Amino acid sequence: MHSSSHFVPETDPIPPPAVALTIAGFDPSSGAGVTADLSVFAAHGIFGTSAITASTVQSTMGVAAVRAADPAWLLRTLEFVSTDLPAAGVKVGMLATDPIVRTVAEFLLTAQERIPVVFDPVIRSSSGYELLDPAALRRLHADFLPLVGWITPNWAELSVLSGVRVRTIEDVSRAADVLGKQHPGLYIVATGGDQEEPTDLLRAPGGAMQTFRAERVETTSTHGTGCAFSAALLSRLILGDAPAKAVANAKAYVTEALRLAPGLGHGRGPLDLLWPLRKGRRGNC
Ligand code: PXL
Repeated sequence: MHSSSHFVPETDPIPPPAVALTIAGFDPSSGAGVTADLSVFAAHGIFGTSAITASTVQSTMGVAAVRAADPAWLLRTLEFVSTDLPAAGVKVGMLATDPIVRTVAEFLLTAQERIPVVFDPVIRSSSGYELLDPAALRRLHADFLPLVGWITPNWAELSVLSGVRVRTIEDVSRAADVLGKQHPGLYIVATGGDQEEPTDLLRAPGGAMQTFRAERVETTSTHGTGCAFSAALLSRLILGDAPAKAVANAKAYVTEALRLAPGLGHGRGPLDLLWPLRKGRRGNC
């Protein structure tokens, strides 16, 4: 009678999913920001909650305008939702302004548990729009980076954060070392997805480094690649991966999402973030 492979007897209940929280911007074209993060969480079997730091006017053609959220509203959202649905991990994306950085820092300070916090330091959109005010950038080092466990800059973001010019993979390790010595507790994943050779570099607290290579996927559908990687990395950490394994699995997930990108829109299209659901898998290809 119960021949369906989906049947689960009552004595073997499906455990509730882990909860992840994304604190990021809203992209109405769903390539980046909170809605993309929620897709990544879903693809990993994780229940996603979200709080919006800024609203953008954008499509695959680029960002046309940004309006930051009201800081008091954001803090109330974060406190209210996490009291009811405490997260096993937090992803932070676009922060936009200094008051938003301060607000998210205040929230992270009160989040007592030792949960993974992954920060994707969004500074500029791939279409060239500035997404972080200079005052906000200055505050990151003093008040924000000490509160996060992981940071996932691309080469341009790593260069801004470390003050080291980054043009080669040797520059990447030097810049990661500078940043890592300023923030000794930080796992740094310098992502090279937008480079000719899409190699990522992981610098662990203490200074050990490891590189992760992947085949380059030729596609114009690259909008939100950084969002997808950081949300996938948080998902893998929540699912229990050790640091290097989490990076490798997140990279494999994004590579496949790029390979299967549906080619939507007239500009930089979205990735296929939900591919594991179609394949009946949970993010690991
Ligand atoms: O990919 C960076 C990014 C992150 N978050 C939001 C964005 C963008 C780029 O446009 O709009 C909301």
